[in-house]
Amino acid sequence: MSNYNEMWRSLGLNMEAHDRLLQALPPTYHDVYLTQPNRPQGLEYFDFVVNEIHGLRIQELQEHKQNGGKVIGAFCVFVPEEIVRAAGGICIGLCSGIDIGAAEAEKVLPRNICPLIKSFMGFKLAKICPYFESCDMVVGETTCDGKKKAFEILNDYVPVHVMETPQMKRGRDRELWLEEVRDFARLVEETTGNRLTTETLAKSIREVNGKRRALRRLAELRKNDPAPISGLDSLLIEQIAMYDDVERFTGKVNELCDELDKKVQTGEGVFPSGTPRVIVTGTPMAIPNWKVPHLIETSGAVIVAEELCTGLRYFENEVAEDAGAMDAMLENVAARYLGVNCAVFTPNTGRMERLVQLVREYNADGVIHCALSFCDPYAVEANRVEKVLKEENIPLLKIETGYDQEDAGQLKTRIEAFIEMLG
Ligand code: BJ8
Repeated sequence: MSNYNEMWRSLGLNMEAHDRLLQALPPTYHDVYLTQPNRPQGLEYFDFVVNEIHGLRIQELQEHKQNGGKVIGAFCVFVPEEIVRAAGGICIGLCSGIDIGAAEAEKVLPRNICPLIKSFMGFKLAKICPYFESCDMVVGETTCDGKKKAFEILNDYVPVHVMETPQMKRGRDRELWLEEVRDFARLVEETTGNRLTTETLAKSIREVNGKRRALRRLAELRKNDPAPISGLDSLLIEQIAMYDDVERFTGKVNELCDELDKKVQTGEGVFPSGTPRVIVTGTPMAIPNWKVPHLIETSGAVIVAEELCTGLRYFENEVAEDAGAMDAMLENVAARYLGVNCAVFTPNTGRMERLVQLVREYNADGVIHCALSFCDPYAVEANRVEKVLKEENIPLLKIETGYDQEDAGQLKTRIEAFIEMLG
């Protein structure tokens, strides 16, 4: 990837630190991904995307900018991608899944804070992420307190627009959120210099829904036993969904699903039939955070679904396509996003109900709740998850962990014991 050096320099990256990141990624990817047995061929495209993670896609973003386009970065699945696309912009999820800039981040943040927050601050302060450096604007949200306050600091380094996400889902909260979505649409128009039209927004809604449908098709295939694709590979695809070109990505996921359809018909899978099936739930697993799924799938179980924002919460609900007028379309967009069951909502009963349904639908044997360290919303909500699953006699393992590997041995022992109990 060294032929991109000029581009990275022009983005103002700290080349030394960036090199260290690029050197760390391929061996990890090899050990976690390329050693998996029976991988479908259609994954070649996604391997290629990871291989080119700071290369080709960044080049595409630069070309887009040279042609007058804007890039808008987001940290949360609440940011409406269809609005950015409808105004000719590109919306990318900023990853925050590695602790590489922690030392820089700790200059402005407390040590004991969620690793996801520390990660994005570290990426920006240490200047190691070409996605971050490509952004014309970053969109934050008032989900958890840590993020909300961190965006005030981040705003010193990059323009940040914060959307007020409600904490409840009553009528007045829906109105507040709709106002936020309308404000966001106006801001996107100002930033891109392009007006939203009913045609561009309708097209963009269809395209983003198309991406969600392809991901749902993939999720449906995982209901089969044997599972035709590993949880690790599915997670990777869900992570790539956040920053890849929407139409190309949708096409590649559908191609992969065509291949998996055939595998299901012939009874081929990545693990033997009867392998214990688990659902992972909790905080998002941003690329390249593959630690817990790797431990699970090398301990004798297969992950069949992710009740995560890097998973079902990202693609389960669609924006209704039935509106003709701009205001009705924005209402449909706002309504879709409030269907996300994030732990910052109180009460968040929708998440518990969905989790129980998912266990039945995916024929799962148990659930692993994985919260990032210092994440209060998910760590506390784990108690509600435990209560509901206990009532339904669904086995649960609760984990809290960060991005470092120090606890990997200890976690593996706990995960193995849980899977043995399921088996
Ligand atoms: S919709 S889950 S992507 S907020 S892990 S930073 S909550 S302390 S990420 Fe999230 Fe949107 Fe909700 Fe999804 Fe805070 Fe917890 Fe850290 Fe978190």
